[in-house]
Amino acid sequence: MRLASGHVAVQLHGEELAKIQRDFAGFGKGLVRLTPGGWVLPGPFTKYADKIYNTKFHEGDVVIMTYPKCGTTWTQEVVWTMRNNPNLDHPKASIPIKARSPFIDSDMLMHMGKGAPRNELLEMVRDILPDPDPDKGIALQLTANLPDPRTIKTHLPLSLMTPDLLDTAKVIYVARNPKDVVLSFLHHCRLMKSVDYVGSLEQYVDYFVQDQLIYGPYWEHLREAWPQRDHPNMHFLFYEDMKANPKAEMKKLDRFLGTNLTEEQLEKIAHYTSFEEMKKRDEDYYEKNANKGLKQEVKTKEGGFYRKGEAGSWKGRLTEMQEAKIDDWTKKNTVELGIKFKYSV
Ligand code: PPS
Repeated sequence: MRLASGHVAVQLHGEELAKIQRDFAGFGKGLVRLTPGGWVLPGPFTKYADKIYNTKFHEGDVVIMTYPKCGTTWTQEVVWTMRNNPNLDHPKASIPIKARSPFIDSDMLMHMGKGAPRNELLEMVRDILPDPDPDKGIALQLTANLPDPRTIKTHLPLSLMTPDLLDTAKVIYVARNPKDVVLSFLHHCRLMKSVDYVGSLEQYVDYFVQDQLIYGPYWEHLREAWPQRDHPNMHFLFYEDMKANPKAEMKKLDRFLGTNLTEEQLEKIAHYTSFEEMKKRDEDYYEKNANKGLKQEVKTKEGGFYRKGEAGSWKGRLTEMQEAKIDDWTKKNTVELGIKFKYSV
């Protein structure tokens, strides 16, 4: 199937699909691989791909683009707060970020399992979408109906988004070192009932370095964004730098976004968006509103969505062999790319 972006999507099949579906029970509707790029995405992507690609962005939009687990949610909260809630008094600030900052490509994730789609998001945004058409994608309709200024999340790479994205909107690309990413992503896939990963860490590292995880290949994602880092509408951000000095990174964001915040406002926002504060607000919200999407046994043992929030928490968790696999793969992929990560702060 040819997509508006020019990519050709082919369904995974045979032993490759059977193996992935044994390990990821949530991918009930299969997966596709796109050429060029080798992008692996849940089967329902093809239903939404052209709608996402043809989305008309507004001049004031900010798109936060990341490979999964690179600090998307943190950056969404920082950017949304800087733009909408600089004095920390916005009446809607306590509703989850996914209702304030739409995840434009998430409809395929809600529809990738065999069962009925999850409707948690819809319950949160009834005021904006009182009568949505379920066939058109809840996240897509939320994005279209959200008042400006919009802060939009995507895990898709640049080539699957509207080609004039950077001419119209601002893009913040967040990158994180692959060793923390693989452990954070593994946890995510075990925690989310919708993904239901039942394989081992060993296998997960193999999926990662063999470019078989959804939204990958990891390095291809970076290869599309990194050369655009000096584009006036692109801001490239490293998770590790935010961790080392959040206020300094927020000052750069302040210049990029033109928000003109004071030192005091930035100080307060840095505290408000710290791991501990975001985790606390998430727990408060889900204490009142049961989070049916998480596997409780994984949450109890390994933590929830807010797991560690560190740069370097991979240390002591990967075996020498797993580290070597990631190091070799990194070496091979960074020779020409020239990007350098910090692996701890
Ligand atoms: S997702 O599901 O792909 O959108 O996940 P994403 O938000 O990109 O990444 C989740 C990881 O970011 C950590 N996190 C934070 N770290 C530091 N400070 C703050 N405020 C923060 N908020 C979220 C989150 O804990 C996940 O990382 P791990 O390593 O798993 O803890």
